[in-house]
Amino acid sequence: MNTSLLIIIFVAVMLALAFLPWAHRTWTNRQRSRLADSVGTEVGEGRGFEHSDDDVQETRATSGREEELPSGSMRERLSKARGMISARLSGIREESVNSSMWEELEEVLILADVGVDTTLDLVSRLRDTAEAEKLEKGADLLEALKAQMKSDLSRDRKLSLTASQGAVTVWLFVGVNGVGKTTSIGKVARRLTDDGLDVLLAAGDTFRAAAAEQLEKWAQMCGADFVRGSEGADPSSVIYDSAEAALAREVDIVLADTAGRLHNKVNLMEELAKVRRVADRGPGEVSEVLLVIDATTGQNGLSQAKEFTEAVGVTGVVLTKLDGSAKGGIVFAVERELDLPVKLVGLGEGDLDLIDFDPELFVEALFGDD
Ligand SMILES: Nc1nc2c(ncn2[C@@H]2O[C@H](COP(=O)(O)OP(=O)(O)OP(=O)(O)O)[C@@H](O)[C@H]2O)c(=O)[nH]1
Ligand SMILES: [Mg+2]
Repeated sequence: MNTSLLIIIFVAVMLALAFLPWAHRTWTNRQRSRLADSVGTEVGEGRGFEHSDDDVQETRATSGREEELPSGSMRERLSKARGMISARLSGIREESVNSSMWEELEEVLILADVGVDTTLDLVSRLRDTAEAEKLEKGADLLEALKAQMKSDLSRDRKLSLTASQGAVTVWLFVGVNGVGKTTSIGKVARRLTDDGLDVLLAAGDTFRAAAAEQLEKWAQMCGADFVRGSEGADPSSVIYDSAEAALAREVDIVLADTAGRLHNKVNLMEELAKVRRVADRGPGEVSEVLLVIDATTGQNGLSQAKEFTEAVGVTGVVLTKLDGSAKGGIVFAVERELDLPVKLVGLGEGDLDLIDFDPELFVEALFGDD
């Protein structure tokens, strides 16, 4: 073989090597877009934040670090709730502190769905602060309220990925019908696979055939494994089998879907308790039970949380549809009255519309003055 032929082959191989990653990325993005269309989402659009491939690792919920979300975007998504609240707060902000302000504040907080008990407690402590610090301006009072809210919301919100040796981590998603369980699983799967983890989605909603298909589309879109049972199969055994498959395939985490159920249906809550017990046995170890609550349902979310916590030991809340809610104050009620951390927030239907709950951004987005 002559030298020039060798050089041509060498250059061709180098070009092919340089081209391969680009071709792979383009193909993957096309696949995602195609699958996203079929699950009715916009890939990469309408998300609350932007990041490049390089900073993905810095922005993930699973790392336990705060989301690097530009506050502007969060504000936009919460514009419905923000509009309602800021219109009512503007009067207070302009005035000097006076005795009628306390009632006005209580009214705004209750309208924002903060809940009666939590509102009364917040305002009573604010009165003490105003007195102790001799606050005179309405604007300072609102600053003190925001500081108090942020400190009330300071707690550990890490999502646990730990499992003992020889077991696989299982996160169970539970909640009433239509709150966004399956969609949230898809979004979480998207984040975890983007972070390089191997994920398996378990179709524990065996009640409706369409539920498994919906989840399967998310699995395809994220490049996650998928396990389903037959329609009407015992959800416990589907999730157990999924954990077994995950362990055999050396998958990092199982995200298990469950059928939506009303929190006051005793037999369905017992079924869920069994799902959790079985999922925690043998190959699986449940490190998170995430209760999905629809932010537009208001205070009813609190009763749901109480019942689900009693039945399955909820470890955190995923608050969905905050983008479409005129309220949002349910976060305070859930955390204070039920002592449950809100871990993730859904701000849209797209696969990237899920962020870590960040109290600082949240309080500013709802009660900030610009
Ligand atoms: N705007 C908005 N819509 C959302 C959000 N999360 C989910 N949805 C929509 O809510 C609807 C129901 O979502 P699902 O994920 O099917 O809810 P589910 O809890 O699995 O429902 P069941 O399995 O029937 O109990 C879908 O149209 C989702 O696109 C969110 O954060 N914001
Ligand atoms: Mg579902």
